[in-house]
Amino acid sequence: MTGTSRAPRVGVVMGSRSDWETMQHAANVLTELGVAHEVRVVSAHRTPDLLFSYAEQAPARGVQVIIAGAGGAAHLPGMLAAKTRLPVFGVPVQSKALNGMDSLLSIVQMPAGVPVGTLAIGRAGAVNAGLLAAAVLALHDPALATSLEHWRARQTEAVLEQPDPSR
Ligand code: RP5
Repeated sequence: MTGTSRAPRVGVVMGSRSDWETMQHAANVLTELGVAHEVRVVSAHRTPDLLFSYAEQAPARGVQVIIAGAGGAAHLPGMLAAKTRLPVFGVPVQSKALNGMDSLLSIVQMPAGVPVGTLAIGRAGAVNAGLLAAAVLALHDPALATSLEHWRARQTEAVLEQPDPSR
């Protein structure tokens, strides 16, 4: 578990250790916001049984939102969504061969009835997946809602404080 000593409320999973460079940005945002989370490699192709058990057991362990990142033939978010009622946010990892377009299309084109909230390719998608997961939890967590509002305010201030892009 990462972020705090409490039971994880968000599961940040990825298809390979090689996805960590991207997915660390989701975990970092959750840490900044004080959201207890766990990070795991769960591969749809290499560890399919682990994928099933992770999805089946996550709600009972207190996980409320899953962020899943994968690249290439990126089945992980969709398969997780098929196996759990928890909201699943998918992050397309930028692949070497096709720059992440393969990942994006694999994740976004879910059939009706099995939703995956699909984010942008790469770091932006990972950061925003972390923010969306926090926003979902903040609906019933006033302290987290305040943390999220402060995070957004700091972002606004950072832009306003540095208006000259050449400096
Ligand atoms: C996918 O295959 C993973 O999500 C990763 O993005 C991609 C490549 O995996 P590795 O060959 O680097 O382990 O399943």
